[in-house]
Amino acid sequence: MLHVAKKFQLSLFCNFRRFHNTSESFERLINSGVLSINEEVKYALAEQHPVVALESTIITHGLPYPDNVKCAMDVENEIRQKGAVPATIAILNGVIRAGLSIEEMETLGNIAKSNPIKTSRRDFPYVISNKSNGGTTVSGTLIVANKIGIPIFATGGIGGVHREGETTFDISADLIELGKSQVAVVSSGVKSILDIPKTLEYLETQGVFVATYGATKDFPAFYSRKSGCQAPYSIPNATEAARIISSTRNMNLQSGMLFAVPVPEEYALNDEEIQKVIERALEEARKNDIRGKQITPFLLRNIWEMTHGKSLHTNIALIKNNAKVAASIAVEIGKLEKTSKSSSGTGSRIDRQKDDISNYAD
Ligand code: PSU
Ligand code: MN
Repeated sequence: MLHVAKKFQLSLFCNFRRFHNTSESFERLINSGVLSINEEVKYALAEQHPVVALESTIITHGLPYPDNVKCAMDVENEIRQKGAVPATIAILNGVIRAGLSIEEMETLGNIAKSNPIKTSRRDFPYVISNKSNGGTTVSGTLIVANKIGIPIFATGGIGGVHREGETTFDISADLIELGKSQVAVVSSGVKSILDIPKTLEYLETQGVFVATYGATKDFPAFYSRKSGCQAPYSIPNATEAARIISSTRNMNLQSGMLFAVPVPEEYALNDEEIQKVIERALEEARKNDIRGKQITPFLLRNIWEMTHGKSLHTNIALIKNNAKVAASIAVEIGKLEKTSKSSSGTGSRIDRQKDDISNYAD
């Protein structure tokens, strides 16, 4: 009989192996103490319950305190209510964490208190070795979710190609990471602070599957339901989305997917009004010579100030809605996996891997 903790670690290891055909980096991640997964998430992964990953830059740099902490907790509740387990990813004292307590969210959310670093791929080494706190961006969260084997993650909006990106070269690392992580992201597209057509082109180049979630192919613009761009595909419901994710995994494509969910109609902002606000915010950024990783948080802060909180209301509503969609898809992925496991009998790939690992452990 294997010790319970050991069994969890082995099951996690199996879960990981289901997604990747190598074991070394996962073992190293756990054994070096760089990654810590909380009990709830660990149990869910080991038992193959649906799990939804969540980013934390939205908490540290995306929304103001205390709305950010409340929103993070509400989002987790939405996911639980749909029958999935939330795994908010962040870095605390140099340790990457999957699954946070309320106190930990509070620490991250109060930026003045703990000074968290906005963490994308390039920032991890610094944040970890300096034992700092970090909010993981979409790109940072994708890396961690992919390593742990969480197939789906919810957020508000992903980063993209910035306006005038052709001269500034400011293209979010989110797009590159999406191209090489076997994780599906559910977002309301990208904000029109960015260049949406160029962002879609770039996603195509990176090999990212992009679809709207719902009846139309109108690619959303975060605060509003249409951007004027069309997505290559539209997926009508969670069952179909899960089948798409499953196909990517069966083919072992190792690339990501973006499901773009328009903001619910009742929370959508007037397109013209928000465009004007965005133009003003961009002008402010130019005047203040804001660049690099500062630009997205700067624009977000300006937009909610200029709209007197109206944009914040919309922002929070769409994040919650995206979390619900992601949880429904996670539940459907679970059903598909169970079906494929039972139809292939005891000699399934997963069972064989579990046997492999048990042998290896003993
Ligand atoms: N877009 C939003 N809200 C956000 C972000 C983007 O509407 O909070 C955050 C996300 O964490 C995203 C990051 O991954 O900003 C992108 O930053 P950059 O453009 O510096 O890559
Ligand atoms: Mn950038």
